[in-house]
Amino acid sequence: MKNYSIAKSRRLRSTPYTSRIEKQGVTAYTVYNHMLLPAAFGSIEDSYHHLKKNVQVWDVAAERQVEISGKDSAKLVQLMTCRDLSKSKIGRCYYCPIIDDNGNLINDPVILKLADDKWWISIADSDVIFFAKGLAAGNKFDVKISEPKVDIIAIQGPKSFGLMEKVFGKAITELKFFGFDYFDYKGIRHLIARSGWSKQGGFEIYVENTESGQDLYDYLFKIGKEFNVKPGCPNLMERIESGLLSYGNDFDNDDNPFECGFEKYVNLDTDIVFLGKEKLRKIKSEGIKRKLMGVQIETNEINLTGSLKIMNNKGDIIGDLRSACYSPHFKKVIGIAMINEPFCKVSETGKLEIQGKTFTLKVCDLPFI
Ligand code: THG
Repeated sequence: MKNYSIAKSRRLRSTPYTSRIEKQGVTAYTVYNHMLLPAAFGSIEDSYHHLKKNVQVWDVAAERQVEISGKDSAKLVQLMTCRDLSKSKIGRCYYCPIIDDNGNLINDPVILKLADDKWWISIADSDVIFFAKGLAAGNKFDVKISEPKVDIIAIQGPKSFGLMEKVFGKAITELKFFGFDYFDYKGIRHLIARSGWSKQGGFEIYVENTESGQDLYDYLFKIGKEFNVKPGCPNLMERIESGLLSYGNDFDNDDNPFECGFEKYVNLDTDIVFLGKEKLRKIKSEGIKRKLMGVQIETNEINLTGSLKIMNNKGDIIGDLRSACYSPHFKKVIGIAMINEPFCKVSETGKLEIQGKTFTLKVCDLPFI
């Protein structure tokens, strides 16, 4: 398959770390929130093995923040998500489906409560800021909505704890999963959370002071040699094996949270007010007609650039394959698919046609591991 280069422009935003990752050998980009997001540093499988054993530093500035502050900020944030935030605490992150008036998904961000009247919505790839501004205007809410200059560096992998302790001291290792606090680097304060888009453990540094962040980026490599630190990026193999979902790939605005396995983040039994609540009640009582599930495909290679229909031997369409890659753990291709009733059952079989060749597959639960 021919590969094409990406034409950069002001509209396709670079990050404060772009020149650094280009020196370090980034080999592919994707576009996320109108910004460059590195997608590979050479072999994805080599990066996968390295991430599972060592530590990587990722330029994930494309995980943009939608800042909502002001008197009605808590009301607006709650209006956008079906997760009950009434007992949320300052210094915590919350994984929250954002829902529209049809009960469908708009995004699946991490929401940080910075203060009772200040929130960051750390978004996946869709324009949440305009949705928020529309809701604020329509409801005459007293809020300020902006995209602050925040450029996240993620430190991921089992050795991230050792590396971060060496920079910030022992206190950083005591952060709880999805907790955040402020830590000093050369006299500059940085918000650091224990989070990140891998299941290998790690941290995310929400860099507000660009110069200090760039210096910190370089410093992590300088002192990280003993931890075998390397540049990296969200890893397709690791994230699919771990069942970390990707908005726009695995699900989008035609899907609802029950279909996507987000039921534990849907609170219909409290008196919180959010968009689509009645629709979600109806969907829940009627039951869903399809569900995101895993599939294991009898091949060792795939390059998915869109979705693919999954058929069965009778010729029924049983679902839609949305993401897939070779899995070093299962030694075959695995994928995430929207499977239709009545086929959403473990061990249900199907087939895929790729470039004139037919491959068989088996449906399984998510996460794979
Ligand atoms: N970190 C930050 N912002 C982000 C992402 C991130 N924005 C875009 C994207 N990633 C949003 N999507 C996700 C998906 C999964 C998780 C985080 C963001 C995640 N899930 C954990 C899990 O599934 O085990 C924990 C969820 C929970 O609290 O229960 O971490 O990565 N800043």
